[in-house]
Amino acid sequence: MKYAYIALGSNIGDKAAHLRAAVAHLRALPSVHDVQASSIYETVPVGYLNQDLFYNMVVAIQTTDAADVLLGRLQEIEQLEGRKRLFKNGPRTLDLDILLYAEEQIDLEGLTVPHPRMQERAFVLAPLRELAAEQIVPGLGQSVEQLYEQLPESERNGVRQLGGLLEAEEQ
Ligand code: GSY
Repeated sequence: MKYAYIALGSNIGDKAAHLRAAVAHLRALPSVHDVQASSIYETVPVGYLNQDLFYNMVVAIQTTDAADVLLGRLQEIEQLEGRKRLFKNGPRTLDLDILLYAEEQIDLEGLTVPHPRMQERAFVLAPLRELAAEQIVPGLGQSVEQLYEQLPESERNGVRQLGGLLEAEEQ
C-alpha cells in the first residue's frame, strides 16, 4: 500500500459539487482507502488570469495502485464529471493531479511526480499543509510547511479557505 496526495480543482459550473463528486468517486474505488480531505479554498487563477476563481482542495489516500494506474483512474473520474478544459491553462470542470506518490520521483510521459511547480502554488500548498505539513517533498528536500512559508505574500493572499466539503456549498 502506498500513500498519495491528489490536488483537485474546478472553475466551471457548480465547483463544490464537482469536488464533492470527485471525492465520492475516489472513496468508491476498491484500490483506494482512507481518503482524507482538506478544506476547500477559493483561489485566484494562476497562469491565465481572465477566468473565474477556482475551488481547490487536496486529498490524502492510501492505494494499492501503481502511480500510472492511479493516474488512469483519476482521468476516468474527470471524464465522469464531464471534464471540459477549454484551452491550455484555461477554465476546467474538474482537474485531478497526483502531487506526491509515497517518496517516489517519477518521470513518465504524462506523469511527473512530485508535481512540477507545486512549490510555487498556494492553491496546492495551503490545502496540502492541512494534511501533510511535515511531509518532505522528494527532490526539494523541504517540508510542505517550509515551502508554504517561502511563498511570496502575493501568492498566499490569492487563496481563501472556505471550509469543508459541505460548508463550501453555502458560501
Ligand atoms: O493546475 C491546475 C489548473 N489551474 C489552476 C487551479 O487549479 N487553481 C488556480 N488558482 N489556478 C490555476 N491555474 C491552473 S492552469
